[in-house]
Amino acid sequence: MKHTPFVPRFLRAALAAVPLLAASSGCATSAPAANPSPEAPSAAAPKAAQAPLTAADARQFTSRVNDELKQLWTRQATAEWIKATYITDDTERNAASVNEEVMAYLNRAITEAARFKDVQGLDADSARMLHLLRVTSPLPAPNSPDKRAELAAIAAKLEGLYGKGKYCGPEGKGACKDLGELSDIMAKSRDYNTLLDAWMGWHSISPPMRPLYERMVELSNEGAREIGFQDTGALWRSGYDMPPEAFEKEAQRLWGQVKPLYDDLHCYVRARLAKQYGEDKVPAGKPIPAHLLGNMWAQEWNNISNLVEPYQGQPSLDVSAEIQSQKYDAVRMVKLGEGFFTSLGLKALPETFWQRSQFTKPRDREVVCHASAWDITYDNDLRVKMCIKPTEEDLVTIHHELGHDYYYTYYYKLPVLYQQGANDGFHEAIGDAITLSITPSYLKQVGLLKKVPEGDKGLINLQMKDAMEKVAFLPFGLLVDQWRWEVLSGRVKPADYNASWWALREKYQGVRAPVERSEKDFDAGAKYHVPANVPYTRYFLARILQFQFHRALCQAAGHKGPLHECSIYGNKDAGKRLQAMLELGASKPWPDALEALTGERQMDASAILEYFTPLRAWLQTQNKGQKCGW
Ligand code: X8Z
Ligand code: ZN
Repeated sequence: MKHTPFVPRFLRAALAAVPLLAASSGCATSAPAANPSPEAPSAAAPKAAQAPLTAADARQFTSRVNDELKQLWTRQATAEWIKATYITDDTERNAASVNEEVMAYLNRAITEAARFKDVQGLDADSARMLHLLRVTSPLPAPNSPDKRAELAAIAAKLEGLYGKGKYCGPEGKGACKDLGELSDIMAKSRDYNTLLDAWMGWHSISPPMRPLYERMVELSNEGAREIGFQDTGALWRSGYDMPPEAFEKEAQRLWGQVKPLYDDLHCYVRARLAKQYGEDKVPAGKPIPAHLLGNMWAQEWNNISNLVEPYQGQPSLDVSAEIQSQKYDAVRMVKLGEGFFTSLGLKALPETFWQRSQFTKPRDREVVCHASAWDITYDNDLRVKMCIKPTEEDLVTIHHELGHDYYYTYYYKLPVLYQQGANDGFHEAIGDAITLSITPSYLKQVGLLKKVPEGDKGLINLQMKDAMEKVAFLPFGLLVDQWRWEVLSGRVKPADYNASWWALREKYQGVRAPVERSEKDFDAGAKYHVPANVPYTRYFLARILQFQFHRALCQAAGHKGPLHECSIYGNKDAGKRLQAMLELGASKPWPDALEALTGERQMDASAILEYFTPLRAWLQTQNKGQKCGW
């Protein structure tokens, strides 16, 4: 899979699947033939002793690394897949051992790659691949075999702790609930104390992660330094075709563009929550208690859309109710998603996708339910791994994951170092851009909505529901890595892990912990991507990029009129434009890929602002006289 934890490449790509180390695919090629020994990755072997390296050597080196990585990453993705779909000590150890091999290979290959630094006349592909190789793993390992083994074991353990996490009631005596069940409570309950219990319950799974996490930070920083980065966070920030400091500024620039919209939404939602739970619990001018927003991390608020619905008496927007009453099963939901992509002229998913994916939660074993998309062999072995429930939220996630798989399927013929998104935000934005075309008319067409909302009131209700998902997410998308960047740089020490987490949640999201927390807690660890070591800024970028992609696709489709009314469903011109970008993978700097789709070379939040223009004006009227901010 590609988007997951420590990530290998796949991870980087889409979190779709794997995180730890590296990549996603493998190959249908022969087999162990070129299986590189960790001690002797073939790298740039050929030249006799002191002969100066040439551009031709670099080409040969990168070509060999691509071949070898494809094999190694395939073995790694295979082990990760087995582990994630069957968590046991054995599968954890097995995955850790392959990860260790990949780490060892990368250590050697990156060291070898450094020898090409001063070679004159490198062609653009060689130079790009040498760079991509260096930043490919979000979990760089130290060269010492013992430390490498320790890091691989810790990484596997952390993800396992998250995957197996359960809460068994205040005294540990109740029926045990997993994240799926606790998330249902967060989504549906409107009782302050029931919500608090579910919130505290899930946050009780992460304190045991803390010592492991601390050690992971130390070890991976050592690995990052050995390959020339200040720390692992600097390595993460180096994957955006600009210096890491410039990327930090870029993220803040984009946040500056959207913050005023978020602030307007926050103010309105807080006022409505105060009506629901009382001003004593949700005071004006203060951060909102984090357990009241319908989601374990308060990252998306759409589960409480009904609490904040602007106008009563409008046609229902409740797609979950239709999915359930029509008894959709998981496969039918995924087919619906595939149908959107094929309507654009994109190809159908391979038969193996349907045979090999995990669509629902198995009853008889522990699995990682966090959704992901994979190309196990880097050769079109596409899959999703989900625990699908019949809800609109999961229908949206299906489109998200299929976006990853469609990226994979259009770039799998490239060398593996190019088998990733133009940047990781692109990978996360594809499926989401498609969901922006899931308009009420589309839903009516496929029978999931009885009536299309009309007029200003219908529009504002609809935009509010969208904003509760898309706009609400923005600060969370940014802050997770603001925290990790600080932790990884050593500016935040273990003694302040929890306090600094909440300082950022308050600063960016305007939410606060519902009960007093201490350094015994490790609340960041209750969010998948932290124990799984998946970088998170990608999701922030994706929330912005998806609107930019949507606007361009709508233009390609010849849409006239407001952006929020556009659906590209069935439009082959839009499909062609999308495909042109997908096929590039990471072969070109992301501004080139962005240009191929949008004609623009800068990430830009003006499309999301344009999309929500009607709601913004409405919110500002509603908020008049309110004490906004926190
Ligand atoms: O992790 C994911 C996807 C897999 S790449 C399900 N997302 C982030 C999250 O769940 O926190 C998608 C939205 C943000
Ligand atoms: Zn994703």
